[in-house]
Formats: sequence, C-alpha cells, structure tokens
Amino acid sequence: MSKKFPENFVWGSATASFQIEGAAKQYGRGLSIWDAFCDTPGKVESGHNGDVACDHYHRFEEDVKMMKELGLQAYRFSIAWPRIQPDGKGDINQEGIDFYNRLIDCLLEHGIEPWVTLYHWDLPLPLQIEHDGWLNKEIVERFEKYSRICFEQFGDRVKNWITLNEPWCAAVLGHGIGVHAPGRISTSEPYLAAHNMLLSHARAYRVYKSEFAHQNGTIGITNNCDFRYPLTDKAEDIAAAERSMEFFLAWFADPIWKGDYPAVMKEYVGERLPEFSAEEKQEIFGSSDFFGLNHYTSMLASEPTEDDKLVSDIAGNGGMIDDQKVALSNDPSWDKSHMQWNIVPEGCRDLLKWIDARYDRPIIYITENGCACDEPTEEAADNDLMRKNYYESYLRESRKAIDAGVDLRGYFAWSLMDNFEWSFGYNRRFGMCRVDYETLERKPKMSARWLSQTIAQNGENI
Ligand code: PNW
Repeated sequence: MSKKFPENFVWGSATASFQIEGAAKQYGRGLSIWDAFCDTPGKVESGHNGDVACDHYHRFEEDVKMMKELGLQAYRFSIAWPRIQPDGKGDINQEGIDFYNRLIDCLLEHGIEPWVTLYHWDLPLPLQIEHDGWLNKEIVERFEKYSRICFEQFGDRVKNWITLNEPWCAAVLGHGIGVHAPGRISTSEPYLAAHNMLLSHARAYRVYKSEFAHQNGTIGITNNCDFRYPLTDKAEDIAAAERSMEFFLAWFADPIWKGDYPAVMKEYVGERLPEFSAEEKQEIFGSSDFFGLNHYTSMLASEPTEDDKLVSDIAGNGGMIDDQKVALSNDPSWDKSHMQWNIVPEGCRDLLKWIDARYDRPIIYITENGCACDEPTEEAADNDLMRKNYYESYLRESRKAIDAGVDLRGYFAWSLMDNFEWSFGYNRRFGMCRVDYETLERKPKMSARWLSQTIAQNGENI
C-alpha cells in the first residue's frame, strides 16, 4: 500500500483573528467580548491582551510569504466580526473589508487557498452588553446579516467557509465554567448558547446555499472533540466513554447529521436542554457540507464511583460539566504537552473512525491539530522535536483511519505561529513558527521544516 495521502489531500495551517491580528483598537474595529475579558482582572494570565498580538494586521504579507516558502497549500483564518460590523449589527466598517480583501488577494497571488471561519469567538461587545450575546435568539438574525456581508464581499474569491469554530468551547468554557469570554458560570446557559449557535450556523448555511449558490463554494461547521477510552472493559465504563463522546461532540453534530440532540442528553440534562421546533430541525439537518474537526487529546472515562471526584468538585464551578456523570482520568504512560493535555495519537484515529461510523461516512477535514511546547528560548523552539513527533504520529494515525475507509480530505496544523492562547495569554506556544514578542520577528521551527517536506511528498515520509 502506498504511504502517500490521497491525491488532492489539503495541507494547511490555521490561525484565528483575535489570536494574531493585533490592531485591536485601530482601523475602525469595534471591541469584542475577548477585549473586555482581557481587561477583567484575573481572567487572562499575566494580564495579556490582543492589542498587538502577532501584529499580523500589519505583517500579513510577510506571513503569507512564509506560508508560501513552507509550501502550505491552504490557510485557515477567521474574520473578526467587530472589524466588519463594529457594533455587531449596523454599518459596515470599510477598513475592515479592505484588510481582508488584501489578505485574501495576497493568499491567492501566492497560490494559497483561503479557508475562512466566520466566528472564532470574538463577538462584538455591544451584542453581549445590549443583547446577551448567544443567549438571545435574536443573534440568529444578526449572524445571518454578518454572514451575508462576508459572502457578498469575499465570496467571489473564498470557496471554503466555516461558520463557527468550536461551539463547545464557546458554550462550556464561555458560559458554563467561565474561563473564556464572556465569562459566565451557569448550569443552563451553556445549553441555551449552544442552541442559538446551532441555529445561527444553520441560518448562515441556508443563506449561502440559497443566495450564493453561484459562488460554488463549500460551507461547514468545525467542532472540537477529545477522544474517550473506557478505563476498563466493564460495560458501565464502555457506556461512560460513549456518553462522554455524546456530550462532547454529538451534542453539536447529531442535530446536523441526525436531526436532533442525542437521547442521552435529553435524559440527563432534562428541561435545561432547549428543544428545536420541527421547522428548526429541518433547517439544521444536513447543514454542513463537511465535518470540520479540531482534535488535540484523549482521556479515560469511567462510571463514577463514590470515591471519584467529579470535575466540578475540583474546579468549584457551576457543575454543568458533570451533567454527563462521567469520571475522567489519565493513563500514566501518556506524555503531556505544555497544556498538560495527553499526547495520544491513536485517539485521533479512533475518533475519526467514531465519526465515520456514527455519521455515515462524512467528508472530514481536520481543521486544527497541534501541540503546545515549553519553549523559553529561540534555541528550544528551533529544536521542537516534541511538536514534530506530535504532527507525525497524529498524521500517521490519521492515515490509518483513511486506510480503514474514513473520508479525511485535509489537515490544518494549529498553528502557523505562536499566538494569544486565550486565558493563558502568550504563555503557551502552539506555533510551527516562533514569534519573538519583543521584535515580532517570525521564524520557522524544526516542526515547520518537517511539515514542509511532508507536504512536498504528500506524506510519503510518515
Ligand atoms: C482551540 N479545551 O481551543 C481553538 O480553536 C484555538 O483557538 C486554540 O488556540 C487551540 O484550540 C489550542 O487551545 C481550545 O479545553 C481550547 O478542551 C480549549 C479546549 C479545546 C480547544
């Protein structure tokens, strides 16, 4: 069997607006919930914020050249909603449109395919303050209008769209345990926010398919999911692992690929889980041309015993994270990244197979995968063997999934460069290229050089 990846396999890297752009208070950009979160004492490590970030706004040409030199075929970035509509609902900020036009044109001139995410967490702040953000169903109309502006302005050149990035994070981290913007802590709001995100996603999808069909592009959603292995082969632990997957991924994927929330969530969450009307179910069902997947890590799952501390006991949060009634643990043999996330390449293969089986062989793109490494010096970054091994092993397992019949069509490494890692500020480095935050210089690391060679031979070296 050839070790190559399928012909036309897409090799790319990914970033997000708030994490790299900077120029946060310039060129007509409105504030986002992440600007406000950064300004709230104690929320982000070291008091870091997105004001300068990687200064990509001013250095995008250099960044595109670097991508070209690395041989990347595709680049996934996100549009900052508050750059397009500073208040989230009204007038368009032409400077914001101009910026993304310059970026898109530059990518195309260099033969790099733009993959554009409409929402990667930087909600315009006025929508939060005046309208309760994702908790208010009105957001569906606002997101529809914003999406339409993007399709109108950029759709002649952008052919790959992602509506939402990781609604699980925005719901759970943003509205359940409060470690992401808007910092809400609640046992019911995550379900409501998720519900309105699914409706917003579906609306954007329908608008694109009905009004912009002539643009001939594809559009989908990106969800994140870890994999869960049962701690033992006891039936209760196997069921716990499956339930954990349903609470993580099927929560968002079942409505789109099956038409409604998983039965186990209805049972365990009860009336805190909103219901879709028959009309809404129809709008959501089938609303993704591909299955976008962000994947990083795996854990062991088991039926909780009396001795198990549930996550909320440890974190002292609102407790919604325990609705699934699963105990999580780590296999001591697993290595850990700088995020303390387990490095489990076979989990990537098993997750791909799980998605393939549950959703009847969808087209899948890995829209993020990567590893944070502790790199205090430039020298450490230049020898990022752990990251190179991470990419290589996860890609090797992905190819095994392809060999087993999974329709995986592409891989985007997270991330092109070190950037603002949310509540960790600039203290976690995910980049294949190093960013010196004093000089803002970029420099490809060993993992980038390795990925570059890998792309050139379509993975035959793996
Ligand atoms: C994703 N979790 O975030 C995001 O899409 C990126 O913006 C981010 O930089 C990257 O992964 C690395 O963290 C996640 O707690 C944040 O499970 C947290 C989790 C998962 C993904």
